Amino acid sequence: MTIYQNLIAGEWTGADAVENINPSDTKEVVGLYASGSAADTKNAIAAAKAAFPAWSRSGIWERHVILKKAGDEIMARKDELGALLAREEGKTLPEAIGETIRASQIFEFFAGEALRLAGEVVPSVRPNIGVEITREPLGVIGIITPWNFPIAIPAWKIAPALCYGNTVVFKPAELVPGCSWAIVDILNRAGLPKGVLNLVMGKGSVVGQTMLDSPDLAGITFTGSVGTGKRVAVSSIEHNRKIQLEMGGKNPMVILDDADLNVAVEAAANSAFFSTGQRCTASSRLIVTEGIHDRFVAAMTERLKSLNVDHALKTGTHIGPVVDERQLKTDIDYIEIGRQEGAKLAFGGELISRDTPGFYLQPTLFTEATNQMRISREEIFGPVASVIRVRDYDEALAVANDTPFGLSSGIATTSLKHATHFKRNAEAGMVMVNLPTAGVDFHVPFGGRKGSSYGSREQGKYAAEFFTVVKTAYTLA
Ligand code: UN1
Repeated sequence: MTIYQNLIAGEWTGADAVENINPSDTKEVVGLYASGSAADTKNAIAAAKAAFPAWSRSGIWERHVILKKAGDEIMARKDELGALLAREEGKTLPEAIGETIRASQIFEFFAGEALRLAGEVVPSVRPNIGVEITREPLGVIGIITPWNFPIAIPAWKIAPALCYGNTVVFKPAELVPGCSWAIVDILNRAGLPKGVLNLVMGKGSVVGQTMLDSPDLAGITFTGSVGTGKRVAVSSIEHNRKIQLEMGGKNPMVILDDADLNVAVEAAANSAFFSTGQRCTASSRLIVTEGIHDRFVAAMTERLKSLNVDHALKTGTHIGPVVDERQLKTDIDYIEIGRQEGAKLAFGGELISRDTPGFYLQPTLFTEATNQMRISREEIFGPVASVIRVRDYDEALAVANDTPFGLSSGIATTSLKHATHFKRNAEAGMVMVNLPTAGVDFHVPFGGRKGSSYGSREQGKYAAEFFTVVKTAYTLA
């Protein structure tokens, strides 16, 4: 089998490889991918540092052309890359193709942004002096991405990094190197100069740690667990490094008595269970008012019965497998914790076997949960959600906000008054009305509050805040 290698200083390198396993069929090896060493990581950082002066001054047309070419190739190969994504991560083929299209759109968006770089010219408070405010590239950026969006999250960090003139050391999640390798290959062939984008696949404890220890990374943008995010933060203070962290969520979805039941069930089923619940934007707390509670639980249970859990590539699969054995164990442990805490298992909770050996788990719904239970406070990151019964809107809002996290927050209601109040008072970076908490647009800001996020927003034109540094220049006229 060929080894998909790391890209360091424009050269493909690396002989040590690990198997990329398909969670829908653990007999299938998706490919062999290099596992970089600390020395590889240091070389990649040095290459990015050496490439920075020229790339930071490169013309905006050059950046536009490369990003556009990458976006176009990803779109042209959406079916093939979508299948690779579904094989390595386990989300269904339609979801995986959708995510691939999103990655293409992100490159197209930032190809456009490269042409729209601008600053401000303002008068000084002193006469005969002019002031210019411009954005300059930050420097070498470390990019660390999670396994649950193997192509979209790398795209939404790499595209703005390059657009604004930075150079990159990119470490994708060990579980899903395939899509990351593919987009680095695409960008490399699209004409990026050597060293501008370096790929170092490998272990967090080796590659990630070497990145954290480096004084040469001006910024790290990270999406992943709260624990690792905190380590990125602590190490970055030491190096006076800018950081952007996207971490966990425990997103609420409020369902009010006046909700359209179908809208509420569709939004909740999508939020909680699509992509196997493995989204930081997933909703795992369904906060339901008394008047609709029993009807909602009955309709939701019916909806869950209609969802097929199976091989990600099989037509008709709604929910793919859990990503790996470790995550499956976490999910099962939490299901047991929920039972012990006294929540009622209304649906699911069991492992399922299919034609191929994979990590198949039924979508699992608890009812009679309280917001104090661990299953309501800790992020599970699997197809597990609980229904919390509340009296009225006021209690629903209070429970929705009573969480250490604050990424996305949803409400199903036909009341303009409650929708408006919720949009203003939900303590979250993103609020969704009659929509799932997950599934975001590519051209608008993404991010959260409280324990979910740290630093400025990702995506859209707000991404410039992280990937650039502002300069204020004064000139005597
Ligand atoms: C989405 O819900 O469309 O890791 C995107 C995650 C998020 C991305 C969610 N950073 O789940």
